[in-house]
Amino acid sequence: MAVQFSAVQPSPAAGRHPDFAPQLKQWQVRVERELSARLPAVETQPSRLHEAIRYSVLSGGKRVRPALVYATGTAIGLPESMLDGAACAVELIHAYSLVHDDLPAMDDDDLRRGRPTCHKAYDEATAILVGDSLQCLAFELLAEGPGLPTDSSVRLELVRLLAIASGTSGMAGGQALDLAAIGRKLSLAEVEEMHVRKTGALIHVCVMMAAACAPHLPDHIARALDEYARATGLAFQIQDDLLDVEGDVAVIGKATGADRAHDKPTYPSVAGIEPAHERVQELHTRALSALAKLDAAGLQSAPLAAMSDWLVLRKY
Ligand code: GRG
Repeated sequence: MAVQFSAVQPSPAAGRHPDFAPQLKQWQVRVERELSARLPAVETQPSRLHEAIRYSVLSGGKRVRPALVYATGTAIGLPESMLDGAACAVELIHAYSLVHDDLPAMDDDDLRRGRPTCHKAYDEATAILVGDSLQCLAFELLAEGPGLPTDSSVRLELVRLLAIASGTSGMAGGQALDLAAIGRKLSLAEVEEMHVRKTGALIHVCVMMAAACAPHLPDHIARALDEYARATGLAFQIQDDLLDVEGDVAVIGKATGADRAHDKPTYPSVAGIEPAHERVQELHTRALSALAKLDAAGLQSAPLAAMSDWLVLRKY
């Protein structure tokens, strides 16, 4: 089947935020360039591993997480040049999670972003090493890469935040809950807990890493960003569950119906499709309400409002 998929697609939020589509595109292009500069060159050894790393990262994802880093930084007045390192680090963790998630031992997928998954294009051992290497590179970039505040206490905080979001209390733990849930019945609270960890934690940390790059940010603004990020992270995964039921494979670049095929409990399968849409809307409203505190402090909430609109209205 011919899959049409590209890194930069028009944002469905464009109607409410006419300036957002070009802004999003600029962030997507920017992070593509910054990622490419930080990945090992194919010409250096081990060349096949480096090729597989570049294949897996530079493969046309939406770059939601880097865009959230830039959107948060813009909202609180930071230049993009101080956010590039965090934007790249979180995208590398995301890319590693996709490569490992696609392996036969986990979701066993053949297609990712409209192309063969890493283990299909290369082999399983290479895909494992790609994930391992990307994870290490993410933390290396936070420790000593360019495009971040130079203050070592800020860098340590970024490492701490990303490690917690990626580990057993975040993404990896959520993945364990997800794998353990196959074929089982979960309560809605259990599904939400799984989603908050597996996907929400990495979305949340994008916002909190940008906030950590501004160490003098007032506490009440950091709390508002935290609330925005939690609501957005959960809404993003429930929307992803909905796209797996209602989405168009040619638009999303991977097979739909995978959750059902894997007998995985999801928000729509446990609560129903309409309640899942309602929960996404409720979380979206909560995220937007949290942003009122930024406006009251004279900060710019518009980029984060547009991001939230995009993530809940997206069709891919
Ligand atoms: C921690 C070892 C380990 C494994 C992976 C979270 C996870 C654990 C794997 C990701 C699998 C998955 C499909 C999770 C749902 C989160 C999600 C919506 C992923 C896709 O993110 P997008 O839509 O993808 O941002 P693109 O391709 O646009 O980057």
